[in-house]
Amino acid sequence: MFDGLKKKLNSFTEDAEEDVEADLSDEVEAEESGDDVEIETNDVETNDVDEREPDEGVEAEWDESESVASDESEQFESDTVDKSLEHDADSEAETDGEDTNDRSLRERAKLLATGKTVIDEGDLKAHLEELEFGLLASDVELEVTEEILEGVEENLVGETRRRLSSTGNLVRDALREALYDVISVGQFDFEQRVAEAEKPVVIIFTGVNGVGKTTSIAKLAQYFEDRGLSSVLANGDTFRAGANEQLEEHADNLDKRIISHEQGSDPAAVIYDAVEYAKANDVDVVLGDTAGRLHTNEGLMDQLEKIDRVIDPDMTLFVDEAVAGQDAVNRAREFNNAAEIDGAILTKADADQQGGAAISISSVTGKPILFLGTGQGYHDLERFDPEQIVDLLLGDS
Ligand SMILES: Nc1nc2c(ncn2[C@@H]2O[C@H](COP(=O)(O)OP(=O)(O)OP(=O)(O)O)[C@@H](O)[C@H]2O)c(=O)[nH]1
Ligand SMILES: [Mg+2]
Repeated sequence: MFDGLKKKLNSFTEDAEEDVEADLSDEVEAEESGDDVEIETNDVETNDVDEREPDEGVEAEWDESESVASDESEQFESDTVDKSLEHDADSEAETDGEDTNDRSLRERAKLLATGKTVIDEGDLKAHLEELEFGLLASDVELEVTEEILEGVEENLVGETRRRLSSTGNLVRDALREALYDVISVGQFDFEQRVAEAEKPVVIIFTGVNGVGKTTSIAKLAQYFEDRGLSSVLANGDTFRAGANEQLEEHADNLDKRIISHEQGSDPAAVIYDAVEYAKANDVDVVLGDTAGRLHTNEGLMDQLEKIDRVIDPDMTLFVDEAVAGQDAVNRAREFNNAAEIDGAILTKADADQQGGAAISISSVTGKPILFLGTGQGYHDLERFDPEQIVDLLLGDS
């Protein structure tokens, strides 16, 4: 699952972390070479560096560095920025003033979140470009990609609002937090919501043709059964020939009751009957299937609107397949605009290398991905847990 994306993310963290380590070892070397400079890493002032005009910054910092070079025995308090600048001063002095470095001194000083280490801004930019390319190639939505990049940069150079435990790797932590921010949008406790809702809880499933709506309903019937909740299946797909038989087969396999009407009848009436059945028989959950449709199918979208009006379901879940990538993201946006959804189920994650839909859908719709379909069996349904997903993507689990 998501192996292609995983590779790209790990290549980014490894490459970028190498540069951090390179900078760190520069520091160690400098210390070992007998510099009398005392390093104070605690009171780092990134802004001083970033907010200066380039010329002003270069001059001011150059002066400071020169003063270090001119009196080597002098002890003074310096932060990492000064240390990195000192290296510049040294290297430029060695090449007899030749401008071997086309980046400004200001650019070279980039502090990471701990305030203990430095990454060259040019290197960081190159790494972020690599990350951007990797995300876009994995079908992550453009705006979501930008949000992730901004998040990584902010987490690296600024105060990080940490919500996840540290992995001890600065770049990886910055990326984990940024990914978590976009994929955890809108999350709520599904089980708790179901537990607290008045019974029967009515859940309607929508989405385009063939993405796995009916299969997901069967999986959720199993999911609820495993948690001690009973369910009834309602076949609101009165459009497609054979839909009744397909849902009936699942109902038989799972030993569930199915409510269906003949093809062409009103889906709202089928679901209404299922709700009545559930009330009369103390069934906890009604799972209502619907026909596959595009958000542009007016007649079918009207049916959804009627279900909303007549039944007022507790939740409408949008189902799409992870393998559809960018298309799934666009459809989620369109469905959410046309008939508000409460969350999404992303099926066929087992066959998805890219992960773009899994990363993007919540951020684009503001609604959470609640489940991942991970195969064709009834138990192949996993709660979408943002923290587990970032750990999976970054190889921590
Ligand atoms: N590998 C894999 N296959 C899945 C998953 N979910 C569904 N499928 C398969 O996808 C195919 C279509 O599933 P359906 O449940 O019939 O899809 P649907 O959205 O109800 O289709 P329509 O009713 O025609 O719109 C079936 O062959 C399922 O077995 C999943 O998570 N992983
Ligand atoms: Mg179906």
